[in-house]
Amino acid sequence: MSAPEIKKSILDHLTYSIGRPPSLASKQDYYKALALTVRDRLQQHWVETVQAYLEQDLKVACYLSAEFLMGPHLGNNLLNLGIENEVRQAVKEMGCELDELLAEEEEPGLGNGGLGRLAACYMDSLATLERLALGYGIRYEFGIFDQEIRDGWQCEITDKWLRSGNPWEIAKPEITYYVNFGGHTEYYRDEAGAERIRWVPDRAVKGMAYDTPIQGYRVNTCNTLRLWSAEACESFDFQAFNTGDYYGAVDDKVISETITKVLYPNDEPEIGKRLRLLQQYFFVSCSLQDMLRLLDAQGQPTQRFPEKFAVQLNDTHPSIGVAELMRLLVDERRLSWEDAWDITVLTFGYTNHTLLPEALETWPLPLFRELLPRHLEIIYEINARFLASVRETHHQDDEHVKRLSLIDENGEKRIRMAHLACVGSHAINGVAALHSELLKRSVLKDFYELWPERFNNKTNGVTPRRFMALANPKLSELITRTIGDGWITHTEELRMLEPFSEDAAFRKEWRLVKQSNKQQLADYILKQTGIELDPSWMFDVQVKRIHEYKRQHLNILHVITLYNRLKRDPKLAIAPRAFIFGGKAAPGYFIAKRIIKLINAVGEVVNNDPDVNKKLRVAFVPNFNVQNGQLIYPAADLSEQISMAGKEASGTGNMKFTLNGALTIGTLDGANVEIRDEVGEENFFLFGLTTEETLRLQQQGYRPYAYVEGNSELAEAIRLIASGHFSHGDTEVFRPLVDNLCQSDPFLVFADYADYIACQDKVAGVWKDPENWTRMSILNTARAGKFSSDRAIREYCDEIWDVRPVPIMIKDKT
Ligand code: H2P
Repeated sequence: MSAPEIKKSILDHLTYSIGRPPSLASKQDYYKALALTVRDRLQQHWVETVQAYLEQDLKVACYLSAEFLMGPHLGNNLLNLGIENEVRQAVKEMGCELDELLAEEEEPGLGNGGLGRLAACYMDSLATLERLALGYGIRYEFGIFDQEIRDGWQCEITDKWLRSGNPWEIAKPEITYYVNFGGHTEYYRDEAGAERIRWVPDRAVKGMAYDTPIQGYRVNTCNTLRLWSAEACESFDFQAFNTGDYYGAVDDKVISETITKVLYPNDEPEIGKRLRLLQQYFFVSCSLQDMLRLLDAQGQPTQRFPEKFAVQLNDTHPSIGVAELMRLLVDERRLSWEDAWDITVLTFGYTNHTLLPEALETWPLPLFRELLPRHLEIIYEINARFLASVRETHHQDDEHVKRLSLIDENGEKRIRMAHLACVGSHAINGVAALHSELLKRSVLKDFYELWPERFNNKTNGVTPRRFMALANPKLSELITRTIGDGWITHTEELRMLEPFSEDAAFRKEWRLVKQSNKQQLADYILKQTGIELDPSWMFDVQVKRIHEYKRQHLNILHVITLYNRLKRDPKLAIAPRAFIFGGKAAPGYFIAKRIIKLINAVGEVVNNDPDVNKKLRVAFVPNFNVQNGQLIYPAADLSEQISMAGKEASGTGNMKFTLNGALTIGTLDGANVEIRDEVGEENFFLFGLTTEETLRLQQQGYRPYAYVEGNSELAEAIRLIASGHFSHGDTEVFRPLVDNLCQSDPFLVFADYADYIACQDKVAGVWKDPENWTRMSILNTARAGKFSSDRAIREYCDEIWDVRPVPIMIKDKT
């Protein structure tokens, strides 16, 4: 597509789609007209991709996820279509700057963090690898809240991402499904006289599809992200309306539409759980009904379902799908239980993303019965058959059987969704090698003993398109100039950079790129926070959800330690560092919110103290999201991956940093282990207890305060926080945090403190030699090829889904 064609299309859209003369059009209008122009290009690919599905007997990967953290679409689509230069020129001729228009896009924040972003990376790779795929999820009206920092505290602002419309989605009012809730079940006899069960629900909502095209990189494949929005079945209850109850009449509409109103932040306490179960069932039911419709549309028998669809459960959030598919097959399609079960198990795969016991979903039985009475019966039946077979074939004792049961009978009865997912799936995977091993040894041990063949590992990956080519154009240009552009789809080719780590001229260019990325981030941070950072300093970065297990507080203890050293001796020669933090805390997560406050409080003192602020600065980037992430990853020198060993399933931020040439300081946790294996132990700063050591320490009886007593620097840091030094004399504000650490320290911050500080001192030493640091940085990028989501998706397709590449031909280019 040429620049003049693009220009014409933008002008047409201004007139015909937006209805604004160019002279009156705002930046937002131009952005939308451009987005629609780009979407037109995608549509052709999209239609051809659907056509290929209809004409050929193909299998589709269906990724079921309650979260898709897509990030802004425009830049990515320009990159994948390869029309950025033409568009830049076209908009320039119209008096606009492309970068300004890109900034107009409101990012769809339909995810909390890594899990949702992983789903988005996988959608990009599926399309790029020319695999047919559907992403199925929820079109939340309000995504993850926007974070503002006021007086150092996190404030949550409703994310009204749809307020100016969304040019990327296409509403499909003809694709709607009814989803039922509540009521009871009853027996009846069918025409053949067989006894059957019928669900008599007392409420129904309608799910309507909104489709977003997902364009592969420089291929014709354009897949679909299909998000469901809830609507009332009828806008008004006319019965109530006619009897004069106007408000009662709209009630049902309001209740129905709340189902997809808002994304739940992670780590929220019990409240609101009911709505979350409704959300999960709602989107899963719509999605499975949609697949059955597609199967019918192709004239295929129900038995072929698993040959046509591979359905991946992204965590347990969609695991009710196991019971729902059984209901659809047995109750609605009247298959025998056995046939339906075979289909179900062949269809589903389950990815686990966490070992944290509190994050493993369970639903109280009464709640489940009230909302999904038929599914409860189905789960009972699955459980009865499963446990009977366990007793029979594996001769398990009662204790063992109890542990495997889908129902947790200890205390208030609850349904264990991870168990439902395991029983109903033919493949079960963790998201990094260590995590998959720990799954087999801990939370899913009993299932592993039962079905070792179902267990496998799929180490996470991230897309090099968004997180290198788009986010880091300067580095991408340098790499492409040096080794060609094959790395964008074959990241293993980055290895060709290795010899250049020995080339002083190349190293210099590498450093200049980093420097310029740091300047850009410094400008952004200055604008957002008023804090000035010097791009010649080391940028030491930790961005991710705020959680105790991720240990942002360990990082801030290091800052306080350096602060104390400098206060003691202002002349101390330390390598100047900017500590950059970012991330959201769940609104109800008390300690995480105190950690944010502490980071900002320490920042305020450090940044304003002339004794230290020439060598130390602290900045908290508000509202960490995909968009500003794209500025942050390319600008980091040091990547903080300091979770307690055994707690971070994989991490994906760690991969984004490594690909962009940051060195990692990290524990042996999640994918850090594999990153270190790949880049070489000499190019990775390792510290901390191993998983085994943490377990041993906790078994022995961990006494955190003993570490304070044994380490004067730690003692001083803790004393300073407690004394109100960072809180204008207020000794209360951080007391809960200090008490928590001194008394229980569930994530072993104190136990790892000394080793962390020693390792950070080593980092500072290496930083002093820029040539060596750059050499290590180049080697990190060169050896990070494994962490592409293309590699991960290839493994899913080949080893779990059996989904093959299907090149899409564009038949008519006119
Ligand atoms: C989670 C895990 C990460 C993992 C990611 C994707 C839930 O993401 O904790 O270790 O990499 O899923 O598998 P997060 O904490 O970033 O929200």
